[in-house]
Amino acid sequence: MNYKFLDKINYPSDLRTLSINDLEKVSEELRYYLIETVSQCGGHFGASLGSVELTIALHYSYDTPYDKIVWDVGHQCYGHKVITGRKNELVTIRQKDGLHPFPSRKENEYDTFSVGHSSTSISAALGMSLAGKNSNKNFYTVAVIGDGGLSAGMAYEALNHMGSSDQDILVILNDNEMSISPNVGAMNNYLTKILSSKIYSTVKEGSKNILKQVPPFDKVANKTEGHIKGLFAPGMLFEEMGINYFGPIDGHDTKFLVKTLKNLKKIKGPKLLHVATKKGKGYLPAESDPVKYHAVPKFNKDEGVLKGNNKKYIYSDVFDDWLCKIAENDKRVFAITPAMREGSSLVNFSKSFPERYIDVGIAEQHAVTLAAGLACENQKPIVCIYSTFLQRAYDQLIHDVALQDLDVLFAVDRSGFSGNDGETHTGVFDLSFSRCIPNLIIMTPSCPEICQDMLHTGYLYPGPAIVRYPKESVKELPNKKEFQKIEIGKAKEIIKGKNIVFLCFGTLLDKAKIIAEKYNCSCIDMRFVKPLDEQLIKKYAKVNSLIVSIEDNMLAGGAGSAVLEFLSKEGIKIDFLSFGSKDKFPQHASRDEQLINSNISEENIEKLVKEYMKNNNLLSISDSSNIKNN
Ligand SMILES: Cc1ncc(C[n+]2csc(CCOP(=O)(O)OP(=O)(O)O)c2C)c(N)n1
Repeated sequence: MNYKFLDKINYPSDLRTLSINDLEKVSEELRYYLIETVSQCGGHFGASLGSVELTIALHYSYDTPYDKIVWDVGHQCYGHKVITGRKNELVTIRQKDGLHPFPSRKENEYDTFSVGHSSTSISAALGMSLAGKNSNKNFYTVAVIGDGGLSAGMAYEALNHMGSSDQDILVILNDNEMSISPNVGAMNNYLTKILSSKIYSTVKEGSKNILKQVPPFDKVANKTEGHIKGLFAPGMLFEEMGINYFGPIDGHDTKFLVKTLKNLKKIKGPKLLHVATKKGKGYLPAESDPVKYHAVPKFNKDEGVLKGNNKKYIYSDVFDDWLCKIAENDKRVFAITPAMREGSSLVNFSKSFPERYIDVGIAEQHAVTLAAGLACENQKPIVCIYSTFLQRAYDQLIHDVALQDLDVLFAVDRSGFSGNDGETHTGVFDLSFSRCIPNLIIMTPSCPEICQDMLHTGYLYPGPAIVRYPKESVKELPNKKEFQKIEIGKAKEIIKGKNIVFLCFGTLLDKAKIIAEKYNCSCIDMRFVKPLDEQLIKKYAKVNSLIVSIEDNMLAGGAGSAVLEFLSKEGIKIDFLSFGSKDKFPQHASRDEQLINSNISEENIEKLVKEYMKNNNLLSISDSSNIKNN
């Protein structure tokens, strides 16, 4: 494509030199640029295509970066990156040393707020707006949030505050009726009703009379009039909260968006503009299958993303296989997801057991307390949740589940280093933040078979249990007919050697096994982070000179720390080397690259163990024969 306009646009100031009549063409070029680039590098796709016109209109209408645009989640910001100085780097997005997957304050001044987790935009924008007022800066503040993002509690907390304030702040509700999967919930139903209303149909037919449906903008400058408007216009719910509601308008009409935004600038107080968009707009395969095209691998843009012939299984599929087998025979089993049906491999379950499948929307806190309620009445809820999103429900995990010792199983996916989504989505904190919670048991499977047995153990355990597994591929599904119950707190000796013992928590056992075999060391699959197999640790501490702990979690407060706490409590003195995530947020890169970066590759473990032994004059282990002959 000939990028007549885009070639000359590096920053929004370039965009603002154009005539409003050129913007449609700019949008077309930007959309094509996104298709061309993301098909080469992979990444989030549908949401950015759907917000092309919005992106252009916002940067055209506002004096960014002085005026603040706050994107929610940030997966729709690829177009924003392109026109804010990062056009040529877009192709590196999500890769090691490449562009950040989401807006990042560290990366660019137009990225007003670092994001990745959803539903933060209204709170952050309101904070910025209050700061502007307090420092006599008269910048405009706009939060852009999707209908999915609007399903989270945080968004309502922010609207609740915003509606009772007199801050000049605009929320743009980018409504495409999709979360990653189709959006859910009563608010979604309400918004759908608005979009399907007669007023919006009129707009779509091109009359563009929507703004005549309400009193002229300058006449709804105060809340009282806005409130009256709400009585007979769509968006009454927002009006009742003290927020001037406008729309719905067509989010793919750049010119009209610009005119609307310019008008809205004149209106004081908290406002919400409801914009209707199509996820995947302009790329037909993405329009017709928005779930598949939410995020994509590299693909040929003429063919679309092809169905892989040999599907690669990951641990989520191992979970799905176990879950569907168990749910067949136990009607008490509920699977709860906070808007991650596909990611958590719940598609099969949702089809087979629709009455016991619950997608609560992006509502992690509610998901956990809902599970607590189910458990109070003798059901067996399973909270299927990414490690990083469980962070949102920390109080619910402690106060609503663990404190009441309720029978809830947490299937914690994407734990440890979770790869290209980077620092906002890393799962390296869960062992540290859950290990200190009483009543909870925590399991770290080392292979798919054990993973299913652990899920089964957690299922049979009559209290709160976590099984945490990574985003790692597995060769095949275990194909088990029966699942074993594992003795709680029991580790497994894998290799019996001497001098050094590796205590492994999770799938990194594979790396330790190779080194242990090579150097004739001992290797233990610890299996439980809580309770620890203290007897076994004691036994090995007595006869070895070095303990090496290996985990896919922060070193601070993690499983290795648990072992050290135990050794210290017992007064056992022994050299100790721990492998885990450094005190830094893991940057976007593949999971393997992140492991290497944290010194947890096989080579690194071997090298550091050898260095340690050498520096401490404990042993000379130059090669395996040296050890074996001892
Ligand atoms: C707290 C949190 N939970 C889950 C997610 C995973 N997630 C990323 S995008 C998304 C859907 C967002 O839907 P919406 O806001 O409507 O944006 P759209 O993709 O439809 O443009 C979800 C659930 C997240 N980023 N943050």
